[in-house]
Amino acid sequence: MNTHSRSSCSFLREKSKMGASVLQSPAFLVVVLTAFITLSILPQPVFGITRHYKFDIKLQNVTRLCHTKSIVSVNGQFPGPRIVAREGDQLLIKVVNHVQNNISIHWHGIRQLRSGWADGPAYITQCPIQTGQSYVYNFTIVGQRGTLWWHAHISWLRSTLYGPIIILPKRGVPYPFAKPYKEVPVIFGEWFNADPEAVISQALQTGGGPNVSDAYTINGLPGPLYNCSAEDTFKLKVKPGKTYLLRLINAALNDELFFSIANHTLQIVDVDAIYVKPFETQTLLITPGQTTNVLLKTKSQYPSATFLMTARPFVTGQGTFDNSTVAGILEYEKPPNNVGSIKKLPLFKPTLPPLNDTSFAANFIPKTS
Ligand SMILES: [Cu+2]
Repeated sequence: MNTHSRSSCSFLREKSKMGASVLQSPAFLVVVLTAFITLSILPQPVFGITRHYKFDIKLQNVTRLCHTKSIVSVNGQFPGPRIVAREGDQLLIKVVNHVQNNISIHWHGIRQLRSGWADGPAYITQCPIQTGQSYVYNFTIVGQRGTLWWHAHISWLRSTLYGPIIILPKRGVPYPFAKPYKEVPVIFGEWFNADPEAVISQALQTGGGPNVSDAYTINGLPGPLYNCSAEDTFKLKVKPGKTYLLRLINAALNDELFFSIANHTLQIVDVDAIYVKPFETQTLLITPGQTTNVLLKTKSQYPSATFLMTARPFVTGQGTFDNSTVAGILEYEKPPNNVGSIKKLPLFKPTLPPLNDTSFAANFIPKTS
């Protein structure tokens, strides 16, 4: 497999030298000139803009569950940086590989119309980027708005290399719901105390299932239900009487997750960068790779309480899996005259469905498509 992949990758490199002669032909120049003049005469359509990003792939020390390890990261950030664009924009993302691993980045859910070479799966649409090399991903977002995400698409490097893609509607086009007060990305991930590359290579060698992760994370943080993690908790700080747009992303490697916020209702408005008929739910289900935008209306008055938001897997198959629960905290801003300590407030916990609740899944999934 490796020998084959390497040889097709050198073949692809040779091929990329073609095409220069076409660019110099007079017929080509005439076509370009005509197109340019036509576009200048037409009334001004709403063009997207070009946005530039640079992803430096480098090692970064990160500590979770009292284990410090060196992870592969983008720009030293974990989770990685956000990409923000509008529908219709062109993205130019230069990825520079400073680590020993081969790298490629997939722009998960982007339709890649006529830009298949920018899709990212290593050995499928491109050779991976080798140590010391770089590659510029070049694509335009067409007909999509909402939340998507990017992740490494080689081996299991996506366990640490991932981040949100936030696609706003075209300028002047509103959301099909009231403008939220704030927007917050909420990414679910998995943390391995071991090196994830060693986990997957051992599984491939033995033919058994990979060792399970040690924690799930929200925005890279495992939260208070794990050992040694009370300080590593995602906190969503809110004001009463406002609407927040949570951009949920499931970046866990293989697990479907239930998610709920205690004593709050979520309104689902967009799934996989497509608006859905909005519906309300206490708990949602999100599959690996999926994204879901939800509106969270906060309570009209300061509730004198804090609320956990939790996620854990939905599993029906055989075999071992990480059955632990990640938690974040929904924290209301205290009114100015309130002197009580936030730690003394009652803490409400949501009730998630049983791990194998197929009837929940069967009821929920049709509403999201
Ligand atoms: Cu993907």
